Amino acid sequence: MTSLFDPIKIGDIAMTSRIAMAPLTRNRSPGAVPNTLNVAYYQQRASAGLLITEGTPITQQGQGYAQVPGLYTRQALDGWKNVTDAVHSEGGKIVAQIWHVGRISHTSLQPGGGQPVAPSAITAKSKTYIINDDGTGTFADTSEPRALDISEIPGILEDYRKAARGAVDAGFDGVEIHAANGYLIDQFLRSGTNTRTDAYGGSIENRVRFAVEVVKTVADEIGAGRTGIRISPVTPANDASDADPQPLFTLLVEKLAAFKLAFIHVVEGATGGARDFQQGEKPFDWDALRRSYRAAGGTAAWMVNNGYDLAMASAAIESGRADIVAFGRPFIANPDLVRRFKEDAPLNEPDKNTFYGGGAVGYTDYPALA
Ligand code: 8OZ
Repeated sequence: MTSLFDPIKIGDIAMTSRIAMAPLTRNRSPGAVPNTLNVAYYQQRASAGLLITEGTPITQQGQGYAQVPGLYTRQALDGWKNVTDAVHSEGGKIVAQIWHVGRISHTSLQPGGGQPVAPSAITAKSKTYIINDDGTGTFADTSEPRALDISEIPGILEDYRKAARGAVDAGFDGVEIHAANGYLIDQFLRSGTNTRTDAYGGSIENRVRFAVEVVKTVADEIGAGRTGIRISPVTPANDASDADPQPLFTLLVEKLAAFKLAFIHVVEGATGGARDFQQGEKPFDWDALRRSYRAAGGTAAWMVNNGYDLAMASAAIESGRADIVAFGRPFIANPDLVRRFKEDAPLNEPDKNTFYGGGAVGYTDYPALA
């Protein structure tokens, strides 16, 4: 029987266990450049089977929060190189989560103070995080977006391509395409945010088009074996909604089966919240999603996430329901989570007051076991 602690090869990436660190926004990179504190944070957690970075915007247009590290300047790429070197020196593996926020942004973060872009001009009932003129941070309502003209889409695909190339050149083992949590790709996927009438909106075939084009662009650039994707079929995060998510995400994973991706990362339920959260008329059938992907010939590792503890994760791996489990909050508070799980040792509790922003406190000062 397969155990959570067994190694696994996912595409080109050899993991030492089935335990991944989920992407976690921490807002500790002023100027959007990874710094020495960020290096220490990832290095401390390098015993994970795979580290997935916090969301890293592919362009300034894709940036929606202050102080998250980007992938689009020389300084940021050099900063990330220090992170990947440190993780590799510990024998770890790390992929960059490549991110475009779409409408979840604020004019003050956008190039030239312009409007954020989205599939459709529908303002999110959501907040973003900005820095005031006096240097203090505040949560602000997301700005009204403008709908992308279809002629702009090739340029955004090119931005994904460049970011994926930049990530690999900065030493990452691959990338995770952020298609979850109500950001740009998810805005194209789901009916509540996509009212387009062109080839990118309307039918589910049209709504999955942008996601599949991003995957193809990235896989063509860096290799499918270094490419993963994160989806969250029912999450209400960032005012995301879909009237009937099961057929939509089934079609998406069936299309993804054509690529020999490293992994598909599925957030089950409301991100960071209820696992049984429902959108549409029926509860989402997670096993059916995986079966559809396999039936279509998909070979990627199936990574699951959302509120797992050791017992749930072991059961998921041992039953074959998943190949990898990603843990978020437990990794914030336990840099040596894999060892603690192996030894069934007690876990440190994360402090949510220090999740976003600040310095070393609540970031690099959680103790490992002696
Ligand atoms: C928490 C705060 C800000 C951003 C996501 C990138 O939900 C995020 C995020 C999470 O995917």
